[in-house]
Amino acid sequence: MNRCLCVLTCVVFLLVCCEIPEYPYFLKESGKLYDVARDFSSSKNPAGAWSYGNAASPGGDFTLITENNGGTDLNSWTGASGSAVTKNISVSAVDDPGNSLHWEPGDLSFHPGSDGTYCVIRWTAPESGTCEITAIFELIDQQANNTDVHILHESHELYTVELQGYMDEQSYVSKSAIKVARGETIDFVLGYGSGMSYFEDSTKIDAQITLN
Ligand SMILES: [Ca+2]
Repeated sequence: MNRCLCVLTCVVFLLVCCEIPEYPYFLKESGKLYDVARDFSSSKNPAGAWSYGNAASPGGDFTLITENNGGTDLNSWTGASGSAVTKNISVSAVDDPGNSLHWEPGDLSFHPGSDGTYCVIRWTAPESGTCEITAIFELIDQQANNTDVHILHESHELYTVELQGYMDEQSYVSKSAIKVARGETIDFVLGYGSGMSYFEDSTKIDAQITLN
C-alpha cells in the first residue's frame, strides 16, 4: 500500500469512527423559502402563509384586510384609514399619476393609515421549525417624510427602525435561527413615523423567510 492510500484510509477510518455532533451549517438541507413579494395574491387573503392586516400598534390585535381593489397593474389590499399592501403585478414599470412613485414589475410596497393605524404583513408558520429572515425596506415616494418599521416574532420585537426621506433603505438579517412553533407569527409592520403623517409613506418591502 503506498503512502497516499494509507493516509486516505486513516482519514476515512477517523470519519467513520468519530462522532460528528452536527453537520456544518452549509451542509444542512436548505429549507422552504417564503418570499413576501413573489407569494403575493390578488385574490386571497390569507394566501398560504401570508396575510395582510391592520393593528393599532406593533404586536397589537391583528385585523384582516378584506378589500382588494382589483387593479391589473397595481393591485392593492386596502385596509383601515388608507392603509394598503400594493404590488405591481404587471410586466411593466408603473408610476403613480403624480409621478412621485415608481414600481418595477414585482415590487411590493405597503402603507400605513392616516390615524396611526399600522399596516401588517404577517407570516404564519405552517409547521414548527427554525426560520431565518432577511428584509429590506425603502421609502419610495419622492415626497416621503418618515415611517417606522418593525419586525416581530409573536409579541417580541426583533427589529425596528425609522426610515427618513426618499430612498432611505434599511435592512435586517436575523443573526441566528429563530425557533418557531406551528401557528406562530412573524410580522412586518409599518407605521406613519414620528412625523405622525401618513402622506407619501409608501414603503417598499423585499423580505424572505426560510423555514427549516
Ligand atoms: Ca410619515
